[in-house]
Amino acid sequence: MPPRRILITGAAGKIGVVLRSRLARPDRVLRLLDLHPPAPAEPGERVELRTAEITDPEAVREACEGVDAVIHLAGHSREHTWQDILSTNVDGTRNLLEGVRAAGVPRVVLASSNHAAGFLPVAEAGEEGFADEAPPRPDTYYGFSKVALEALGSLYHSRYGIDVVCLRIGACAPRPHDERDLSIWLSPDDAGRLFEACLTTPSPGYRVVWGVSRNTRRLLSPAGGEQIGYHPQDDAEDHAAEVVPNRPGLERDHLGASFTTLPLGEPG
Ligand code: 15L
Repeated sequence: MPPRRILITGAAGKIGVVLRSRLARPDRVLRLLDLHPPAPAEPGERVELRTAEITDPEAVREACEGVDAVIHLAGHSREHTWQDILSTNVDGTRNLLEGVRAAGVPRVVLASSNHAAGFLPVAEAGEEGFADEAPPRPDTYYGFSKVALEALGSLYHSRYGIDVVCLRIGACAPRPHDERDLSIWLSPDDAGRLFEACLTTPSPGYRVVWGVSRNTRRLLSPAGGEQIGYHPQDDAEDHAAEVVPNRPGLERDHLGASFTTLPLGEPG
C-alpha cells in the first residue's frame, strides 16, 4: 500500500520544495521538517509543519512517530568544514536513522550525491554509464559524508531490516546549467517520479541508485532506477542550446568535476 504519512527532512531546501507538490496525494499527509520553517500550508494542502535541527534526538524521534516512510534530505548540500560536515551530515543522518528505528518506520530514502563517487574517471563510464554499484570515490568532505550516509543506511538495513534506498543525485535543477549538467541532470518532475518509485516499489531492501533524468549524454546507468520502477521522461539534451560551457581550465576528467579540486573543508 502506498505510504499515507511521509516525513521529509530538509523539506524547505531545494529538493524538498520540488517534492512537496509532486508527492502530494489526496490520501497522503506530508510531514515537513526543516531547520527553517517550511512555507505555510496552501488551502487544502495536507501537510504537517515541524521546525527542528536534524541533530536534535528528541525532535527527530517525535517527527518519525506514526509515519510510513521517511525521505531524508537534511544536511549541507556542498562543501563545509570537517566539524560541520560531521555534525550535520553524519551525526544528523545517524540521529535520523535512530528516530526511524525507535519509531518502527519500515522505509527510508536517503539523499546521497554523485559526489560520493566524484573521483570516478569519466573515461571509464562505458556505453551504459557507471553502474549503480560503482564504488565510493568521494571528492570532498561533503562527498565523504554521503558515503557515510550510504554506509549508515546499509547498517540500519542489515541490523533492523529497514528498507533503505540511497539516491546518488546528479544535478537537480529546473534546467541544466552547464555542459556537465547535460549528463547528470535530474529534472524536478523526474525527481518526483524517482522518489515516488522509492516509496512504492515493493521490498527494495538496501540499494544505491543514481538519481538522473533520461539524458542522451549518458554517464550514469539507468538500470537501478528501472529496477525500482522509475521511468524518467526528461532529457537534458532538449536544453543543450541554452547551457553555458564548463568553466575554462576545469578539466572534466571526473564525475565530480569542480568538486575534485575545491579546497577541502572550505565552505563553497
Ligand atoms: C550536489 O550534491 C549538490 O548538492 C548540488 O548543489 C550540486 O552541486 C550537485 O551535487 C552537482 O554535482 O551539480
